[in-house]
Amino acid sequence: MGSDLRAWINMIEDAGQLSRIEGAHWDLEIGCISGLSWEKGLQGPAILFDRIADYPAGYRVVTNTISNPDRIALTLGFPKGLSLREYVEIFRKKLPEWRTMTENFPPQTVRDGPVLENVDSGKDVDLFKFPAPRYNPLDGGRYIGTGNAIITRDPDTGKVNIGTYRNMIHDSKTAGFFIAPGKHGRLDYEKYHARNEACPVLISLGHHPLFLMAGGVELPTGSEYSFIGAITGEPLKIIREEITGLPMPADSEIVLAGWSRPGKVRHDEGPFGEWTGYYASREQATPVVEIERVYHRNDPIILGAPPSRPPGANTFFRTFIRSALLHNQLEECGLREVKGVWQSELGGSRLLLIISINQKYAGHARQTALFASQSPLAAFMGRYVIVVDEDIDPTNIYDVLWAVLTRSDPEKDIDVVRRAWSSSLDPVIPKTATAHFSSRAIIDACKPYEWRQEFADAITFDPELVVKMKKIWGKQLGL
Ligand SMILES: Cc1cc2nc3c(=O)[nH]c(=O)nc-3n(C[C@H](O)[C@H](O)[C@H](O)COP(=O)(O)O)c2cc1C
Ligand SMILES: [Mn+2]
Repeated sequence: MGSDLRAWINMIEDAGQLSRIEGAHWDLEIGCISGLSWEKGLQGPAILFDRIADYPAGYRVVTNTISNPDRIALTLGFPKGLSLREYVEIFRKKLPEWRTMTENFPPQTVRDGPVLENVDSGKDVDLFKFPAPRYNPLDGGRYIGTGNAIITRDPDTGKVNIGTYRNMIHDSKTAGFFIAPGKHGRLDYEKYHARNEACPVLISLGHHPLFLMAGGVELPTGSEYSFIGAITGEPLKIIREEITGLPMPADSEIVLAGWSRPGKVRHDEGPFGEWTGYYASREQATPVVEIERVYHRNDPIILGAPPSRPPGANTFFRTFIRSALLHNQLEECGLREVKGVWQSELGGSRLLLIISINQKYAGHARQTALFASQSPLAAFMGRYVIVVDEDIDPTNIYDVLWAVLTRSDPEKDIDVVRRAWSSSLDPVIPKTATAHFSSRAIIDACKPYEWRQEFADAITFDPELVVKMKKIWGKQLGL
């Protein structure tokens, strides 16, 4: 399977899943094209931009990579053409398997690799060397890091974390370092800063999309490199970076090495068009990474993951992974008869959580909703949690809304949790807030437990009759 971006691009091109665009401008055009293409829905291709205005041919940006079920399936070796629910089920099996296998796939240190083809040090460091796009019209700058993998180390445990956190270019040697409270990369730099020490940082800007997959979801700290190894079935090759001592992926397209120093912040990070579809966090004081060295392959490729209004192309993959992780977690915690979990793409996999259950006792639905709403995997920036009966497909928003509209009675079935975990990205929180809370609406859209057996029959046809009718007249009616 490998872990090289170029091999991945060839693979999806062979499958008819890539478009090549030449001549687009880094200023807004790459962002606009990536957004427009995704408006076509899950059919939109991955896009490889070359001959970008102001840049030599070969200095490329690829966007919309793991943005649909087909490309996710290709990337992970899953069967193609399954339903959204079936993919969640595969992830539910595979994620714990990969996790167990991480022990067998620690990264392997090597001395050489493509990332060392070009090395710029000291005064030669220039972030503008690469065609970093300004993606959205009100973005405060060019965002060189979006689908990136930021590598930091916990100074106490030595564990290496990989997280996806945005980087704006402030000047030729300074990148923004915007990490939300509680995220692993932030916990790492806060430890260094608390000791008045500089935190070593590597930023990989282009790599196999598995880095985005591992960096962009809540995996256990220190497991990401081995996780990628477990998925590909071979240990990831890493090179010890000279300045920071951190492990850098040998096949990376571009790696920036530098330091986040205590007290070094810029007040003009952002705004940035975020995954909620807004520029909500605006401009704010943000730490920076001072870059001392740049490594890159010949003709390097930036992995761009520009956010957009949900459902967003570049956060779509999280819907599967976070739904599967939460479903498994709810079962491990002893919740019974959970039939389906969907952290809907319509809420960027966070704002809308739908769970289907087979109600077994009075209070079961409310317990499931309240518990899930505050679980570590779903608590951050949640908004609406809807529990439905098992006959409702949680991935089908029409089914879900039908249940909400016909099985819930607002006065009895909506509860509100106040002052829950949110962030500066939340558009309903004023910019002046000193702490970021928001509420959760719990919607119990299950049939009322005590008389569920007497609930009105739903209109459905016998599956056998449906098959028969499709067989005879399906072709004529395009069914
Ligand atoms: C495309 C993309 C961009 C993201 N940008 C940011 C960001 O700028 N800051 C941030 O704190 N989290 C961002 N996230 C979310 C984190 O990557 C995610 O919470 C992940 O779990 C962080 O890794 P960690 O669990 O090791 O902290 C982004 C995720 C994706 C998929
Ligand atoms: Mn982590």
